Amino acid sequence: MTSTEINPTEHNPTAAGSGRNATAAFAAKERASGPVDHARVSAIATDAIAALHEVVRRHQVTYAEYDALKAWLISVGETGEWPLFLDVWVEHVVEEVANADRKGAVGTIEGPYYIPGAPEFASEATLPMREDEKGTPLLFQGTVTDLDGKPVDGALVELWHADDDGYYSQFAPGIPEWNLRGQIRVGADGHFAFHTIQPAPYQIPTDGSCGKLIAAAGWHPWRPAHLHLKVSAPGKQLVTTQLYFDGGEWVDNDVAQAVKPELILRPTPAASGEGNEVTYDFALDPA
Ligand code: MBD
Ligand code: FE
Repeated sequence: MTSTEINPTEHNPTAAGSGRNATAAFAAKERASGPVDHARVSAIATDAIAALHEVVRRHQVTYAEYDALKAWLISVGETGEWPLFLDVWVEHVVEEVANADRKGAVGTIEGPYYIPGAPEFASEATLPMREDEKGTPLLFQGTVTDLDGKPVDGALVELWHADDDGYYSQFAPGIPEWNLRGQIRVGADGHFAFHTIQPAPYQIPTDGSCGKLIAAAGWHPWRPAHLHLKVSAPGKQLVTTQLYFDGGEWVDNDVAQAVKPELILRPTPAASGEGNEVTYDFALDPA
């Protein structure tokens, strides 16, 4: 290891480390597959390539810039950062198209750090966390209903989020496997309650390919602090979403453009006297 390389610890995970894990998580994901629709592949690929041609002409892209692009694209794969790149700069439009007709709970992007199969609890849970987990305690609760407001018995609420340093378990070294990840199977009243801590804003790793692009363009690498959720039930549309904190840093300037006004939490001091609490309900569209 040279002196310029980062020693991966809990406090400075590497882009390549989290990228490798995100690429592996994506490879393991159950993905819809079907027969190839050749007409659609041709139409989309033709337009995507033509869009690139248009950019080259509009900006009179040089050979030096073309070679820089080639080198950068190669490096994105080498550092495993395709999931990060795509989810930060592309996914929000795919989500917008996919959920345009939804009437219930508002969705947003999933991002690269979801892992299925987190520890499951009934109704009320304390998320798995370290004995000395840093951060302001948060009681996050709500009810899952259908579009008529009727509780959905047996709905599943999955919650995952970063810690007080902005790091996700399984994507940064030194954090227990299921830290700050869990799921609640609600009962007949549709109610869930998670005891957790408030996450910190997330910074795109500065030592990888995405960080290189951000630095070269003079952008910022931040996402506002957020909770990730998937809420699902038989016969209902699964909603994948995120919730943000009113007044939090970067809420108005998310690098991933995934904030929506319906997704802002306004926590208040908890009745228990410990930290904050907030209620957020999910209405599920029929499948
Ligand atoms: C994240 O935590 C995230 O939620 C997204 C969408 C992209 C990168 C990191
Ligand atoms: Fe995230």
